[in-house]
Amino acid sequence: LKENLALPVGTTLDRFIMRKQEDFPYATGELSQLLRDIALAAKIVNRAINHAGLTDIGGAYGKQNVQGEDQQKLDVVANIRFIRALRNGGEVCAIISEEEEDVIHTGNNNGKYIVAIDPLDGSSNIDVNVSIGTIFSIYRRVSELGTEATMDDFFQKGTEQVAAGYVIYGSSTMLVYTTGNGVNGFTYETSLGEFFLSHPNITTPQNGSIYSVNEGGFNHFPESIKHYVELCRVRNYAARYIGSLVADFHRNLLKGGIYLYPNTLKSPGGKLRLLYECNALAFLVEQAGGKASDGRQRILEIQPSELHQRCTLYIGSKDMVNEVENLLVARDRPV
Ligand code: P6P
Repeated sequence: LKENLALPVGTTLDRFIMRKQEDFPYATGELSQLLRDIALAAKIVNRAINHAGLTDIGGAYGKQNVQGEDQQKLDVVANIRFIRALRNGGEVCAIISEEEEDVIHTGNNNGKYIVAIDPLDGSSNIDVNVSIGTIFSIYRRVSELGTEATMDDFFQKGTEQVAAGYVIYGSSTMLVYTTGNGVNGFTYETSLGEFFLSHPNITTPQNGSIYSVNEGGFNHFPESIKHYVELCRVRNYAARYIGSLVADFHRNLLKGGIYLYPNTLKSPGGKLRLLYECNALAFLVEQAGGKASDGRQRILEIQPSELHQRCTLYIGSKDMVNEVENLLVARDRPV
């Protein structure tokens, strides 16, 4: 790979993608185009979110998604927008989405890529103006070009991701992504309709003093997680839990910290989804020098077997995740 030239802050996303494409000698531009397609959809969703309070697009849609969760209208809008952008872009042969029970075949059977996406995570926070996000993973298809995607395309381990990222619709809107060469963050300038490089080469602190967990479930956490939470309290760590995964993850990525979603009474196998939430954030955090585990193994090593399968998630600063893993292994030795 060419010297990983540091591009100046303020570089546009387009120019950055083009320059990084030059780093991949055999890149033929499809992945670059796919990243642009995602950025376009993010701009459109951002506009819808910003106007949600003013147009009748906020609030519940009146239906439930495959998760049995009340779909918020913006969930539906975001799902439609991302699927349309990926279909029209032509690079993607199939998509799985949190909002859709089955695989969406785009008709682009010559598309080299598949995408797993949570179009709008944390959408229950929309009506109360809390930051929400889009999370995506991109894989090269393993099935034959020219044919319809198969489940093998979607049951690849997280280690096989070629790119992953998230959009956080917060006090500012940012796109943060990796193609396996580090993590870069771009801030959206609405007046220009452009993403600009604002956080080049993001690395997460090796250790931290922020812990993010829904302590409402404390009484039903595994003993070792109770113990870890008590350690955080004794150490006077800061408890920060927004209840919006992308927002909690993004803060911990930049400042250092750990996000925990253990087995709980309501979600005995964990709540978060492997294919379109955990794998993407695990790829990003590892690229930034952090760690992501289900308590026993790397998230990226989990062999998927269902599209919407859940997993427990301990993600963030490496030393903090290591401590949780050591406690889990020592005190809750897997049966
Ligand atoms: P709980 C939002 O529904 C979400 O999927 C994540 O964004 C968030 O981190 C988590 O669930 C919150 O779950 O059980 O703490 O409300």
